[in-house]
Amino acid sequence: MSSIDILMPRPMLPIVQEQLDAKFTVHRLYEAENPETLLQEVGDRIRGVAMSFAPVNKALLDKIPNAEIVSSFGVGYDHVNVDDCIAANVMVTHTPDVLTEEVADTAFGLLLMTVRELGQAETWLRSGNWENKGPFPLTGATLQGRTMGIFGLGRIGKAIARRAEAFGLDIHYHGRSRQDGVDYPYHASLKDLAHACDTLMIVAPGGVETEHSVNTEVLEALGPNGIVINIGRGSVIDEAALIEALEQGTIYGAGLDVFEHEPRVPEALLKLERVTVLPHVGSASQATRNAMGQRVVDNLTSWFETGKAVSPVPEMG
Ligand code: NAP
Ligand code: 8YV
Repeated sequence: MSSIDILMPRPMLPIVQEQLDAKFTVHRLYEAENPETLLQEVGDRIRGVAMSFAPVNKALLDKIPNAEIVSSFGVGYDHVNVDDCIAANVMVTHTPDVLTEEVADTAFGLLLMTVRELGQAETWLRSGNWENKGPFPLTGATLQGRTMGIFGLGRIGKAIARRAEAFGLDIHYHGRSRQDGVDYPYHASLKDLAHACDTLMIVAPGGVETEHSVNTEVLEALGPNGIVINIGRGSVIDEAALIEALEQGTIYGAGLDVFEHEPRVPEALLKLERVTVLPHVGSASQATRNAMGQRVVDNLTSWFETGKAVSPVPEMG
C-alpha cells in the first residue's frame, strides 16, 4: 500500500503517524512551506485523507479529485461537509464507540464540578483562603433531587443516563424522534424538555441542524435553578444568550467542555462565578485518544485492503 498517497492536513497522534508512514505515502500539509503548492503538486495522487477537526468541503475535494476516503478523528464530524463528500463519491469515516464511556465520565465529572463548585472550592484552598478566611461558602445548588434532560440520547447520552440513574436523578430526553425501547419521558421540543427538567445535558452533534438550538427561550424554560452542561458541541448553544442568562440569573450555572469559537472562550463567560470551563477534554485520556487514532488507521487500511470501511458515518448508508 506504500504506493497509496494520503493527505494529512494537521498533525495527528504518533500512533496514527507511525502506522500511516509505515503503510502509505503521507503528505503533511501543515509542514509544507506553501500548502497550495503542495496540493497542486500531489493533489491528483491523493486517495485518502487522515485528519482531526480540519474542514473538508468541496473547495478541498476539488484539489484532490481522486480521493476515495476521508478518515476523521473523533465521533463528531460537523467539520466535514458530508454532502460535498457524497457528491464527490468520497467515503467518510469517524471514530464512534471507543470514546463513549470516557466522554460520559467527563460529562458527569463536569456536572458534579458545576453543581457543587468543586473547581472554585479547590482554588479557595490553593489560594490560602481556607486558612485565612475560613470554610468555602456552602453551594447554593445540589445534585440531589435533580431532573436531567438529555439533548441527544445517543451512545454517549445513554452512557451519561446510566451514570445519572446510579446517582438517583430522574431522566428525560429530546432528539428528533422518540426511541423504541427507551422508557425515559420523551419531549418533542427542546423547550418542553427544558420545562420538565432543571439540568440540561447537551450531547447532541454540531452542524446547521442543531446550531443555537439552546437559545434564550430554552434557557428561560430551564429556570433559575437550571444548570446547563455542554459536552456535545459549542455551536449547539447560543453563547451570547447563555452569558446573558447567567448574568441575569435566568439560569443558575453552566459547565462547558466545548465552545462556539474554540479555543477562544469569551472573557464574559470566564468572569462568571458559577461557571465551570474545560478545554474540550471529553475524550482526552491517552488510552481513549489512542483507540480513536487506531480507528482512523483501521478505517484507511480496511478501505484500501477490502473496499469497506470499519466505521462509516451514518449518511454513508
Ligand atoms: P450519537 O450516538 O449519534 O448520538 C447523537 C444523538 O443526538 C442521537 O441520540 C440523536 O438522536 C441526537 N441528534 C442527532 N441530530 C440531532 C438533531 N439534529 N436534533 C436533535 N437531536 C439530534 O453520537 P454520540 O457518539 O453519542 O456523540 C454525540 C456528540 O458528542 C458528537 O456528535 C460530538 O459532537 C460530541 N462529542 C464531544 C466530545 C467532547 O470531547 N466534548 C467527545 C465525543 C463526542 P435522534 O437521531 O433521535 O435525533
Ligand atoms: C475530540 C470530539 O476531542 O469525538 C469528538 O467528537 O469532540 C472529541 O473526542 C476531537 O475529535 C479531537 O479533535
